[in-house]
Amino acid sequence: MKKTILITGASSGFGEACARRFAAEGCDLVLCARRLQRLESLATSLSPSCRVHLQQLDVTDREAVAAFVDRLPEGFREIDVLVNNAGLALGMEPAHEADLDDWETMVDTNVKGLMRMTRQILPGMVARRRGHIVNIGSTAANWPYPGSNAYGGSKAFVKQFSRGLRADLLGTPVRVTTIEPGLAETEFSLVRLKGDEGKAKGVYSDTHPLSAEDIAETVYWVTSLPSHVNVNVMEVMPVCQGWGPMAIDRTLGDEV
Ligand code: NDP
Ligand code: 8X3
Repeated sequence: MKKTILITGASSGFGEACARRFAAEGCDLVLCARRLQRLESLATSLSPSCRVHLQQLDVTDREAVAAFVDRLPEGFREIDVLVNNAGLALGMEPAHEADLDDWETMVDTNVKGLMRMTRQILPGMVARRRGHIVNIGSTAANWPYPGSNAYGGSKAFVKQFSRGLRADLLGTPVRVTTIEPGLAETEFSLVRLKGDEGKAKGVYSDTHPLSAEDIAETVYWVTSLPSHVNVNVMEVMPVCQGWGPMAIDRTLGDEV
């Protein structure tokens, strides 16, 4: 059966690569992001046999998310796979210096945007007794690092929310998966570092990071497994990335 795939944040990075991966399987696509032009040029490069519906959408806008789902055109209403990918990190400052607006934007996008999309799409999946929600989390949910503060917290929400969905959906055939990528070269660092191209490139210099296509392959793979198999969480890192020792401060001395 031809599946209909809804991907948020399809204008770059993982979302765009997921669109290409599912298009290669002949799926119908619903693609959204704030940058409509990017979606339009992506759509022109996809196979003509693939039906695509594009929609400019800011997932931080609750009413817009509801209206978008309510007004999906005939033929695109029965979503089989929702890839909740839209998200971002902003800033690397320590918590006591971070910009509260950045924190709120991350929560509005990574947490509330994902909740809103899920709440709109899930009832149809339950009613049709088929569907799969794939949420893009992060290694930052599991392994804190300096500056991960609100971003890591938002991605920890993604994992626990996804597990909660699984608990609620027991007794239905609807599947839920969290994919947790590590270092992956997309526009992620450019956004996080607020357009500083040099610094963003530096994040990946002398590494062999994950590509957007690597993650798209994992997203496709979890959705293509037999329908009785649910991958709950999948953490994916490049081979060049690992863990360090626990940090120990040696400057505080008698102060503590
Ligand atoms: P990109 O910056 O390349 O892509 C982010 C996508 O999210 C863009 O398409 C952007 O579209 C969209 N987006 C951001 N804010 C909104 C919004 N308010 N409404 C709708 N769409 C939005 O980065 P990635 O592809 O790397 O990021 C995708 C996801 O993967 C994010 O959730 C990120 O946190 C996560 N991730 C990334 C990792 C990495 O190292 N790259 C590792 C682990 C997780 P537009 O600006 O057009 O709206
Ligand atoms: C992106 C991975 O390590 O930059 O979620 O937080 S990391």
